[in-house]
Amino acid sequence: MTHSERYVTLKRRRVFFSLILVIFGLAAIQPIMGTSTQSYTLQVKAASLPVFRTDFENVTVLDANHLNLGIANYFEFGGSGGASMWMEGLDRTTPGITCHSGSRCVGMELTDITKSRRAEFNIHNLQNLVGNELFVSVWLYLPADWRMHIEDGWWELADPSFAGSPTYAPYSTVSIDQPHTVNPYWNLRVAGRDINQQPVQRGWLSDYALPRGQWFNLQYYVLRDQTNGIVRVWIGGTLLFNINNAALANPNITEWFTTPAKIYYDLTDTFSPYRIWVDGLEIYNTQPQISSSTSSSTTSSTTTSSTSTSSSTTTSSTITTTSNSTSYLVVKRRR
Ligand SMILES: [Ca+2]
Repeated sequence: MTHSERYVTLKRRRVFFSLILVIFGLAAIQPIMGTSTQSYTLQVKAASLPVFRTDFENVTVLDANHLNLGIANYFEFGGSGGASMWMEGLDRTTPGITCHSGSRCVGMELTDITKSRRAEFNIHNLQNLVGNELFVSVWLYLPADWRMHIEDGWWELADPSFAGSPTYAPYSTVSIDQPHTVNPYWNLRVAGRDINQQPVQRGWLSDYALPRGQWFNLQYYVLRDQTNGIVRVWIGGTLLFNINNAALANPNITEWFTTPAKIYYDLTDTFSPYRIWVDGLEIYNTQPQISSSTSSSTTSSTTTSSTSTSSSTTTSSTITTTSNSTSYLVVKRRR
């Protein structure tokens, strides 16, 4: 066989084996194509893609109460004047503030509590966006000198779930209180009101060193149900609250909303301005995989009772969550 004949034979063999590979490849793909709808749905669920995501880089202010996010949003100030929101890096450049991503983030402030009661960033119509399951990941920034200015002052940082029309109950909140304004330790709570407007404390965590002067990642999961609702809260990837059997849905109110960032505090605290910045917002219709944290932190057991709470110290923790199973928290407790 000449050199050119060997070359032609080799070429024919390559074409033949290539054809075999294509045929087997198509045969392997066929079953997936045959159940394409189901496979696609499962893949999306497993990958836990957000239904909405923004780093605010192309976001502008539409009016005093709205951003052009592309989803229903409303900034509530609970009054007129004395509170506002803006696009940091576009409308305002605050000394010392660097957005978590890119050059833009949302700034919120309350400058006169006698005019506005609060400043809150609400995402509305969740029944259309996510159904009854919600996971939010957001980056928040509180100034390094942020603190309460009255003893036992309280502050509402975010609201995982809120009924969307009167009576606006039930709802759940992530709130902070500071027993002593000179000490940089806070109590962190998941609280709110039940369907009858009665205050409910669902979880409590003492002596929590709230991150200040740095961006921190707040994440929360809500399963909205009349009796078997769930609220989970993570900060910096550490699961702090895992509350089950919570009454979180009003059978007479379909609409609901969430508040990823909020300024709302004790009326007797007249200090101003209070400010918070927001970046990197992601919204999911299921709970995605959460990267775990092994840092020491204080945590609490959680309860749906308004009177029974307990706390303990976490020496290490490992969080394993999947989108299709109940999450669990492995925690060593030292009482
Ligand atoms: Ca940004």
